[in-house]
Amino acid sequence: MKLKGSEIICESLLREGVDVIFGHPGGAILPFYDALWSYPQLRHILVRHEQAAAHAADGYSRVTGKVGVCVATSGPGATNLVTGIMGAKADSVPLVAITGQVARTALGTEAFQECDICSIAASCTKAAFMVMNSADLANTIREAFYVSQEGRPGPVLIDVPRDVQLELTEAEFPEVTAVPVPEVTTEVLERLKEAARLINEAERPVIISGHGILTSGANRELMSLAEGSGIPVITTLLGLGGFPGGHPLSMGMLGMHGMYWCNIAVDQADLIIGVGMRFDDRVTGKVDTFAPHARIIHMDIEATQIGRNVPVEVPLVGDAKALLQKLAPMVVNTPRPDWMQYIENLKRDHPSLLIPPSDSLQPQQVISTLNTVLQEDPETTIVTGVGQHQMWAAQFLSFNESNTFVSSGGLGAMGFELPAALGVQVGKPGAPVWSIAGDGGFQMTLQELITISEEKLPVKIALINNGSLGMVRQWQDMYFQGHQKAVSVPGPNFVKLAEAYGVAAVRVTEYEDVLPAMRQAQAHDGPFLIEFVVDSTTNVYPMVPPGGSLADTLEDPSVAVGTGI
Ligand SMILES: Cc1ncc(C[n+]2csc(CCOP(=O)(O)OP(=O)(O)O)c2C)c(N)n1
Repeated sequence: MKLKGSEIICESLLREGVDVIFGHPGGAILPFYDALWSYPQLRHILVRHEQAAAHAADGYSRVTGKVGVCVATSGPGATNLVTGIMGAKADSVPLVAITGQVARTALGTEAFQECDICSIAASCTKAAFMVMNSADLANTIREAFYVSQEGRPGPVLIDVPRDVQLELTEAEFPEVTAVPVPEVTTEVLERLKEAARLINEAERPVIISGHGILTSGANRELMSLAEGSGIPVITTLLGLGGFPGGHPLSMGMLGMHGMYWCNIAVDQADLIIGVGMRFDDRVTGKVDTFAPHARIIHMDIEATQIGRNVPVEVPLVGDAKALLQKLAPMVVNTPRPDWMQYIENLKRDHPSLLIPPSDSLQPQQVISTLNTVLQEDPETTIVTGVGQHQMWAAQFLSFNESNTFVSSGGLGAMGFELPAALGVQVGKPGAPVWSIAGDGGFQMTLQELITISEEKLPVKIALINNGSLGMVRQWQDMYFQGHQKAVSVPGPNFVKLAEAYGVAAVRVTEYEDVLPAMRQAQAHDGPFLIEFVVDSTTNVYPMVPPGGSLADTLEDPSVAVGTGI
């Protein structure tokens, strides 16, 4: 049967199991939008800025495990997607972005809204294809979905000239096959035995688990390794939820704003088992002095990650779940009372979850109160922006399930909080979704209030309004002699603004009103924004100073008088 290129795109998307697309139309993608009339099974969510389409597809993908799909027109539509695409690359999220392009005859003429998006996307995708013939569309789309999910997941872009979308061709569709999990080879099995030997002999071991646990669905296997060996588990920012925060072996997050006891335990460890994580600079601090006493076992799906930042004794390339399944039965539960006591003492003597005493509402008070709400329903998903509020969320909230903490980690893109929450809510229609937003980041993508309102998505927004670009203000105060420049961001009247978009809203300035407002938001049938007006001077601690080692982790100077929780 002959189909237009645009119809082949829709057919292919359906075959890939796609049922929702986040997008924004424009001239070069109009034939595709016209074809959508014939494919009502493909729900289209019209965002108000293409960056939001990519972030929403990212959030949707993280909580559903499916490939997220976003669509934009050529030129500015395509370039607006780039931040969200790069975010998905940094955080290993499978995404397919489809962009319209000027007609083949106009390519290279600086035509209206022409932009070489494939070249731009080359460095921020796993692959970028321009389809020059409608007969190639079905295979290219198949390849894009495959590549996005294979190995380390990530984004793929498909650029389709307008006339290719209109061209009729005999349609043939390749079979859709699942991406096979790579086998554990005999060579890797031998290395796993070596890893088990090191684990069983270690006196001061820690596991550092990352996002790879979530992407490979290896939570149970990680639990078997931890419980089977008695080794405590530290997570990266994106690894939160991969191991239950409430488990006795859970230590929380390490790194630049990690728990003091995690950073020092890593510094003192004699063995580190890194699983599905990259040893990136926010985790290691100064790399030369990272874990000076430790041997390192590193499991990752991407061979190039291993040995890139830190020297690795046992490299294990493969799927975390498959590797852990083999490793867990080889380890023995070795009591290490001295090491466990050392960690307990660190926790006792250096409590990291502190709220400085103050007359004004503290951001940590707001976020720790949200933990009450979070613990009531394990399906609750928290989506954050980037900055201080993101770090407090990672520190003060306890995540027990995978993908209940959604955050822009590797790219750290402010403005992620609202559109990603939109995508999460589309992916989990019945689950509570809370966006913890910074007043700076929120002002970057707040136009999506109208999308959540129009789509009746009951996202709850906890806007942490400290009147500033808090994290940058903290760095200026600490490392630029307090020269605060361009960090004050007075916003509009956020309550009125939300209401103008059809989103119910309240403002909270006192601690006693925090939980009642959250209850009001929960009870409200629809989106709800709470503006929390908080202290603008609070800093995030612990903190590894820029360029410093984990051993240099700074604690809150107000620790002596702070309120530990
Ligand atoms: C798009 C983008 N621009 C700039 C930055 C640099 N940056 C990191 S945190 C931050 C401040 C964020 O302010 P806000 O959203 O209000 O959150 P807060 O730190 O106050 O909690 C900035 C500007 C960034 N991460 N992303």
